[in-house]
Amino acid sequence: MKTDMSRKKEVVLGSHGNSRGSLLVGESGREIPFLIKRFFVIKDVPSGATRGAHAHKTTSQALFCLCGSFTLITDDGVSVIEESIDSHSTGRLLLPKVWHTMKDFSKGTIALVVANKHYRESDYVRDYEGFLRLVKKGT
Ligand code: T46
Repeated sequence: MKTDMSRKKEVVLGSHGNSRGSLLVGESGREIPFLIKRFFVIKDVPSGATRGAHAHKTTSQALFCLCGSFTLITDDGVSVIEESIDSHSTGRLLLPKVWHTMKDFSKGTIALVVANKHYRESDYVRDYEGFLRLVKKGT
């Protein structure tokens, strides 16, 4: 597992490329540091749109850019990292209690997200003040 748990929390997929093309792979317990229970795809994002802008209470996710590029901003309540995501083979781990926002989507961007939990709206914190209270409380 090549997950950098310190700063940028990179998730590096296995890569098998040859004259027939390229195959990328992620397995739970190997490249993906949790058991995958759900995936979703984000696509057709209009120019200027922002997605995310929330944190999760308990859900962990890994975010991949299959096509195109976007800017990912992550905020753990102490520091903010803004980075361009454009690698097909290196995603980002989005741990619980990290406020994350995606913006500046290039035309045709397709993002894949895998998660360790099923969808539950009650797992979302969508107001920033509530997020800061959650981080402070530590629970
Ligand atoms: C995240 C970022 C990176 C479902 O019904 N099931 C699902 O599994 C998901 C993810 C969403 N939905 C519904 C809930 C909303 O009615 O789809 C609609 C759009 O969801 P949302 O506005 O939360 O989409 P994004 O792109 O802002 O955020 C998504 C994920 O929700 C979130 O977990 O971390 O992508």
